[in-house]
Amino acid sequence: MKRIVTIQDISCVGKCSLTVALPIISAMGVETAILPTAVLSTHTMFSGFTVKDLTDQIVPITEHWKKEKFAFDAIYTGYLGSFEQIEIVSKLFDDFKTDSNLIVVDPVMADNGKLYPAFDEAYARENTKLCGKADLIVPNLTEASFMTGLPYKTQYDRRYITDMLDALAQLGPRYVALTGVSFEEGKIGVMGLNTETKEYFEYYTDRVPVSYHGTGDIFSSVVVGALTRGKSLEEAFRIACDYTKETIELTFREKGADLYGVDFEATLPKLVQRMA
Ligand code: PXL
Repeated sequence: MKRIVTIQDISCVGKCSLTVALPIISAMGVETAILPTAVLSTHTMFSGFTVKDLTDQIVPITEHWKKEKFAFDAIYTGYLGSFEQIEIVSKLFDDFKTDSNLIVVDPVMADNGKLYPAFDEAYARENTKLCGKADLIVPNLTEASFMTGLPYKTQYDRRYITDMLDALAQLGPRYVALTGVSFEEGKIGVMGLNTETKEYFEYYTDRVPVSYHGTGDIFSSVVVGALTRGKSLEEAFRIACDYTKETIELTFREKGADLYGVDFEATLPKLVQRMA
């Protein structure tokens, strides 16, 4: 069985980061080791959340793993808590990178034109450096604009997106994909660039007119699970777009919009079937 490690926080309530990555990637048939970077009472969109930073645990944990000679078919990072954590994770990449494994960085730090409350521009720059060490990065448009210095736009044409992808490719990853891309009213999806073949790829679904927290983490988790199971880049993104869209649609129908996140548990059986 393939094994990956995912490095992100545990938000105890409010489905995102490890509480979605672990169940989803496991259900896709991939052993999912975790490295929790912090424990929060909720994700940071609730007010008054508590945080216990676990930065001082990362090195002892990975030192033990090195002694045990653990290896991972993919290393997947999401929300990281601090500048210092990014530096430590960057060293972890050096320790656990092999010729055949895949480093996937979702540079979670911003959305809708703004950085998340915990982050500043210095964090964004360090996160950009970390992306340079990845094989695949999956920023949204806001994150990509912080990373490339290109302006954040809500109205744009194909040239804007391909320029953004080209600028992201300059950072170093083999594959770059922009999430939340929409060229047509009522449609949303992903456009990416495979720098090895120099080919762009894209896939769109109907847009469900609501947004939930944690759906980016669900999307990235599915991409990681599908790639680790041997799906092609294009197929992995198609599966992730379809699953995310269906999950948002079902959640909106069943309970309307809220902060808790989407009911991915209800759509998991279909995802498992698609992986069979
Ligand atoms: O979904 C990304 C995410 C993960 N973890 C925490 C967050 C966020 C986004 O705000 O606050 C703690």
